[in-house]
Amino acid sequence: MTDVTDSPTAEGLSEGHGGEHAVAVAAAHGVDTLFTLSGAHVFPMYDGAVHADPPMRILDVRHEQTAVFAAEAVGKLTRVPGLAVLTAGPGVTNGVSAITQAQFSGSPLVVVGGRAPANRWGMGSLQEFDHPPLLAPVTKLAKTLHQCSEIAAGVDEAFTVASSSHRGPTFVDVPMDQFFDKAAVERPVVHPRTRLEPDQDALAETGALLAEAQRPVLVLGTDVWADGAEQAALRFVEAVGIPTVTNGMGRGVVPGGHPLLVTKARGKALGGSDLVIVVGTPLDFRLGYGVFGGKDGAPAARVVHLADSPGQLSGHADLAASASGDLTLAIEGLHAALEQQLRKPDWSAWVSGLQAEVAAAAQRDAELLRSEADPIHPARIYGELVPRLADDAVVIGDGGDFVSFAGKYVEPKRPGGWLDPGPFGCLGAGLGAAIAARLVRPSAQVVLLLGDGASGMSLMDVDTLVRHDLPVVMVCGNNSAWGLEKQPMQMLYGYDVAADLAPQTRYDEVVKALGGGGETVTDPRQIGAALDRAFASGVPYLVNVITDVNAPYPRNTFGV
Ligand SMILES: Cc1ncc(C[n+]2csc(CCOP(=O)(O)OP(=O)(O)O)c2C)c(N)n1
Ligand SMILES: [Mg+2]
Repeated sequence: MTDVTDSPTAEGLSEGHGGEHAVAVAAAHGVDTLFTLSGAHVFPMYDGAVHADPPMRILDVRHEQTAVFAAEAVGKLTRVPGLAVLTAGPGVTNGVSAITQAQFSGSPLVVVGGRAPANRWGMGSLQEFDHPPLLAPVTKLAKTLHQCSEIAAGVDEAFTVASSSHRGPTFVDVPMDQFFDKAAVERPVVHPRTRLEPDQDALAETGALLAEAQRPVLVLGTDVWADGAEQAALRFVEAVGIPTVTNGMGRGVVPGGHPLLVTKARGKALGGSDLVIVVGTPLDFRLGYGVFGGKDGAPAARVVHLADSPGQLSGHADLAASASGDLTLAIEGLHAALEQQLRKPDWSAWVSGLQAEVAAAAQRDAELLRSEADPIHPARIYGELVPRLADDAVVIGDGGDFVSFAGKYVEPKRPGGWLDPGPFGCLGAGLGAAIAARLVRPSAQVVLLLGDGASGMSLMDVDTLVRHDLPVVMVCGNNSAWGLEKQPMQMLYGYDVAADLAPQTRYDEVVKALGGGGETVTDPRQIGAALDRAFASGVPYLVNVITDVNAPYPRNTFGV
């Protein structure tokens, strides 16, 4: 075996086939695992991984969507782009939903596709399909690397673009003949990312608005974590005493139970506020499209948007101020600007009012979390699960109502441990995300919350967990329905169709058949012991909890 990275030619060039170049560049960007499902078009990537020093781990799955969801989750959890390698044609098209999810969530992800050979292009070879036009609308960059000699620079560009603000997916494909070909090329040097300076005047303006505000609220979203600003954000919250709501991967930046975390009083906080500062998340349906205040006769709130890059700033909301750039610099700049202000605001009455509302909400929740109802109320599952979660647990949601309950009841103690479907809302991400979480957080609890509907979209990849010895605790909230769709349809039409699933399907038996463990629970008092057995099992284990289909998540919007 030759290690091409360490054997440059006299001119400083590295020799190797296309796969060796691509793998070496990916490794230089921090990648240690590629996710894939076999296809001859991408064999050079496998050979490059096998012969690299150290070898790159090849994690082979049962459906390309799982490969991409896993790579996306690596990007979310580690903030280094994940790498998925998809074979030409159907391999790439099977990955499209997961790539789109990465685009919506700003997840750093690189997808390398195979491609029919250039020397037969247009003659109808197997799986001949021009991928970039399909991928362009859902990626930051989608292109073909036409020559073997272009692969190293092209893959480097794909990683650099994917990991630059605003992060997202990139796609390159390589014609098979060029992938297998050899070239001597200069391998690119990987540079640390540049930090974009936010506009100081805008931060000074925001500091002045904050000093004037009577009832401010801070919202921290996914990009606070993605941009590495979680410590700066917590320092700011604690130093200035501003009540905070978190969403997406911002959950945990202000740890669950922190006196300034008011997510449980979100309605009162955002509805009663006179200044909402939103950091690192779009002003989309999850945040009422950026319209706040107005509750109980209060005037509309002023809104400030801080984003990691200019393209992320809201174009539709009426903003009192905005700034884009590195979010640590933005938050620290805002803190400094507030300190420049002569007026020292006193928000104690506002904060204690919200804290009282948080306590009241927790009181209301407590009753459902202890519910003895038969059939089981989904909240009871969280009543049993939450006290069993360690501070460093990774919790993944894949489902409808069952996952909405998780959003309400699971308040992470650390950032970077919560994976939800995000604004694209794509079911089926669960098994891929769980594979990734187990790989990158080898000693942490990994808990995958699955709706029974969502289970059907990726459960076959339990086989991947088993083959690669990746223990994960799966909890299926089995209400025998596409619950999040059944209830709205009932509400709108008075009936529902296409919303029921077979009653009490034994998803635990599916997991057992694939080599894992599991059990079905129908009695609320048995949930806790079943979870204990799952955590102790050391294998992929699914607790299949039969829940009440008539206990939907109470929601007042459908995201429109
Ligand atoms: C790929 C995909 N298909 C369809 C939907 C629409 N959808 C959103 S939630 C949901 C129901 C999910 O059912 P389940 O996983 O059983 O969770 P439950 O709501 O029953 O708790 C559906 C079908 C979607 N978000 N993604
Ligand atoms: Mg369901």
